[in-house]
Amino acid sequence: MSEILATYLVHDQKGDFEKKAEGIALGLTVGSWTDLHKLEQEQLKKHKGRVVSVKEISSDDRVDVYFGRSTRRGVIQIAYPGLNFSNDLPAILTTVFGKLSLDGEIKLLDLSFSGELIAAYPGPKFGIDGIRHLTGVYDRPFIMSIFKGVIGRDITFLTDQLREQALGNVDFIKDDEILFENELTPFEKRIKEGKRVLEEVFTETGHRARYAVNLTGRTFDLKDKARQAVELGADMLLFNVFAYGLDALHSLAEDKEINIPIMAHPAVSGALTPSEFYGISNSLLLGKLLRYAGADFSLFPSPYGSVALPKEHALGIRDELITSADHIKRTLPVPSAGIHPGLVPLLYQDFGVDSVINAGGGIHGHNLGAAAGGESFRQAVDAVLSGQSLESYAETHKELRVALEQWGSVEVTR
Ligand code: 1AE
Repeated sequence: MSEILATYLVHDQKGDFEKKAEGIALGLTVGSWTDLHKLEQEQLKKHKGRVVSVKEISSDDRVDVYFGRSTRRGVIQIAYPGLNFSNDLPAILTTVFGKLSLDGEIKLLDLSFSGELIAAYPGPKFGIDGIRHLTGVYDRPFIMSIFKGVIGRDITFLTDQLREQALGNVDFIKDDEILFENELTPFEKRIKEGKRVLEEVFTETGHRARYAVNLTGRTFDLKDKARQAVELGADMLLFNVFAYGLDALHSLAEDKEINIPIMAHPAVSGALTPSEFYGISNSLLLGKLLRYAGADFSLFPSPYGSVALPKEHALGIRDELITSADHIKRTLPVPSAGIHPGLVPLLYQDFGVDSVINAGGGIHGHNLGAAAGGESFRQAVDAVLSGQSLESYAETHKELRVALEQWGSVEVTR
């Protein structure tokens, strides 16, 4: 029988986790706050949630301080019958964490989909292998640059910035996620003009950078707008998934006409993930579910930059994105925020070759300009791949040297 297995972190003063787990298994399926008639109970048996495991874990002073009382912690697993829901993420999330998420003392750590359920999720159209094939880049992490300071600027400003970034030899350039539909740089114009500029750079230098345009607007207009982007020749879409919901991404990703990669931005996800006591785990939301819903790229805060995630969270996201445990393609991890060239050895150690090194300030803030900023990242990657320290490589590479003088570097310790 198809089912979803949900794993939760729960808190309880008395530590009666068996009772708590049974209460959830019943409450989220056939139960009610009042007793049901015996006959009804019999009929509803096949719909009832099943407690699969209950385990108490060590207590922690921080937990007691947070709750203001002595609190015990447990990890429980409950299986929900596939009979109870249609196989879509809104139904599944409402089943396993609907009203329960309002409790404020329970965290959804993971979901496991049984085979029949997972088969319905096509995942990314391209995935890591598809993006490698598309770009012809196989042997190094990708480098991405982010538009910065473009609100209130016209299309010439935008295309000049695009050109500078592309001249820095980056692979991808993404819109700033806060750039929406506007009169100065409307979606259509950004795609057309962006294409023209990137084509020019390709003719001049032989380097092709790809531009991810921000897909924004009302939910029910997204598909038409994404199809329009494809017709206009857009390379990729950037999408603020969590402002819309995972199902919106799923709908875009499964649309055959939208045959370009989709980059998922984590904006708004922090409203659901940051607490260690409640909400949804980063690895589930920004890892597993984004991959199932069809993101080719998943951006998330790296463990070292300006908006940092705890390292085990960032690595948990990575593991979910690059797993080969099922039929769904792998998603490119994009650890981001506050990234500069001095962090490249650390990024490479933690995220490996199948990842994207992504920077905004670390490119535009380079003292020699954005093109030099992009180049300094390429040099940092070359240094790491050739087994040299950034400092020694920088002796013969000016752009990297300037970046290291500006931001320093972080030593890699194993
Ligand atoms: C986690 C997303 C990072 C992002 O979108 C962004 O704009 C980063 O900018 P920088 O690299 O921190 O300047």
